Amino acid sequence: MRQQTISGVRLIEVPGNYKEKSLSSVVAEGLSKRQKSLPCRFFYDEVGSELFEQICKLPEYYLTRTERKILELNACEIIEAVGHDVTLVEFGSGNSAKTRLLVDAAFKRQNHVHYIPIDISSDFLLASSINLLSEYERLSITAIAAEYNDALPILPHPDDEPRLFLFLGSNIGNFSRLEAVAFVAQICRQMNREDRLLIGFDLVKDRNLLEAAYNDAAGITAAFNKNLLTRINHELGAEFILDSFTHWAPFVEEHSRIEMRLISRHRQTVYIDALEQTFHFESEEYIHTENSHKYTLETFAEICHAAGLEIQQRWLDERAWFGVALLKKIG
Ligand code: AVJ
Repeated sequence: MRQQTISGVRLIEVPGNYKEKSLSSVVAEGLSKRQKSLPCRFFYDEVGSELFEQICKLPEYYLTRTERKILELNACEIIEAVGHDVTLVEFGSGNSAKTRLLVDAAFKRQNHVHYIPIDISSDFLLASSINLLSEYERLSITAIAAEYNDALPILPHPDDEPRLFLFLGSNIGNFSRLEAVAFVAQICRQMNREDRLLIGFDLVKDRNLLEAAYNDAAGITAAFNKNLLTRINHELGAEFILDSFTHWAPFVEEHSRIEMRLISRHRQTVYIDALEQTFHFESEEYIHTENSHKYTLETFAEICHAAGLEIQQRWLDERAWFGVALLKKIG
């Protein structure tokens, strides 16, 4: 663990120890399974992160703007519901626009705000923290560059200030039910009675609306999905031909989730130099690259309860497309 102060930002790095596997090992493993799959966290290299920002602005991708609207309307009520002099802890610091709404709301009630963003990418974390610091005079930032799991036990724990943990953007949707319960339970174990957790979650709705959001007309989501193949080509010396795969993201009702897929357009083999291995694809065979779970109010509440939390208050947009829940420890 390394601590330093850069341009006013206290940066704590929890290095190495990344339990996360490298691209080459997940590709070797994922493409050898009967149902081929790759983990979605590899979407976010520089190009992928830029494409995701474009996705957030697409007319079909309602998630980001709907959640932002909910926060715009209710940030003050949310901060109020937590109590006085709140410290903000955010999982994933890529939500700076939404973070600002909560920081602004906090400053309406308190003199000073401590903000603690957690992200694996220390460069990105530092850049966005310095940016934020320059905008707010009475803000202090402790940025933690670490896996969420590694960050939780070392979080500052002011004994007079409740902490508001933020897990926004429907990022929880990437988890299976079991993973979601485990993650929320892990946060729950670090929470005391006054602390709160704010989660943004996407709701089940007409499948045409869901599928449009993940199969946009401009093809940005397709490019985002195929960027995984580009990464594998560049980083592992592979020979994926992008035009030989089709992006398709159906809503799979049985699991109540969107599944991002890369479908092989014909029989083909692809050689990956770094693995010295060839992978075979049947026509129509697909690589499953991401899950994005959609909840009902009941299925979401059930996950929270299983993790030891209850919903104190909940906000929806007027179409009930997206939810933001404020959670506290049960009992
Ligand atoms: C960042 C995980 C919330 O699941 O909607 C967007 C990622 N994938 N379009 C989502 C994503 C395809 C997004 N999350």
